[in-house]
Amino acid sequence: MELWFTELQNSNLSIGLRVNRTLHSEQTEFQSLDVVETVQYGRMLVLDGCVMTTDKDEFVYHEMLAHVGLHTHPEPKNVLVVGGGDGGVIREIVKHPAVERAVLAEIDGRVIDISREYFPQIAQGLNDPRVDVQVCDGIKHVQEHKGKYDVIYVDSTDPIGPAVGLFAKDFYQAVYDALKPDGLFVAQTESPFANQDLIRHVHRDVRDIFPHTYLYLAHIPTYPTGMWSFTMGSKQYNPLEPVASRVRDTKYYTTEVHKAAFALPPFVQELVQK
Ligand code: AG3
Repeated sequence: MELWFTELQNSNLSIGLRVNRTLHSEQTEFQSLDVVETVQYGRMLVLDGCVMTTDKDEFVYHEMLAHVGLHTHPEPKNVLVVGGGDGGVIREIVKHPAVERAVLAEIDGRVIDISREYFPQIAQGLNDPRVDVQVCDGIKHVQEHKGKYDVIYVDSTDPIGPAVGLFAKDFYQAVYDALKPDGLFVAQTESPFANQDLIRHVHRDVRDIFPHTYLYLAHIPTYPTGMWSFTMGSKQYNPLEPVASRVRDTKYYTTEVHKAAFALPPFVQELVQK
């Protein structure tokens, strides 16, 4: 018998992965949470039916979210991750010696527990002594910490369910206020093929608030369409002039890949045109 996991990306498109077995399934206070073992990509974390991460391709997303921002800031000491309860972004952040403190603000504590149990390789950074894991509403945390952070990451689910507020303009304003005068933030902003309106509106909103706004891309095979975008809002530093690489053991990130990620094909460039 063959078992398949299907994520319905819209009513006309889905991605399917053959599954060996289901390791865990529950309904948390916020969302449905499943862990399955896929044949192609190893263990996979699924929230509300959407692929969050897999053992075999997680490095692309986590390295490209964490290292582009941290190599844009010359001295990132205080870092915040909103969401990201699996710990993957934190694992990459703590590779940076300059980082003195990294706060994880995750609303669903079950994501953290399950990641520690089923994805130890991804969750390992959560044990670093510089990391402060907080199960809380990230929006509130941002609102309550003005002028505190050098770099803020938004590692959210899709803009439905618990993550809706993380794609709103007043949240980006709160992120701006939570950053130091030379701070920057990076958010995952979905697929340029599948989520064009979202990318357009996020870019417009961030541009209204931050002096410098950028979009960059990475290839993530298990996310809808495989082409993924990240939006950066920066008060001062220019990501096109990254500092020399401070990390060695990466599988996707290099200084060249960092710079190249900002080269946008015309159909993507068009989404962020004024
Ligand atoms: N956060 C972004 C997941 C978005 C994927 N969307 C989808 N499959 N429809 C991933 C969390 C990893 N730390």
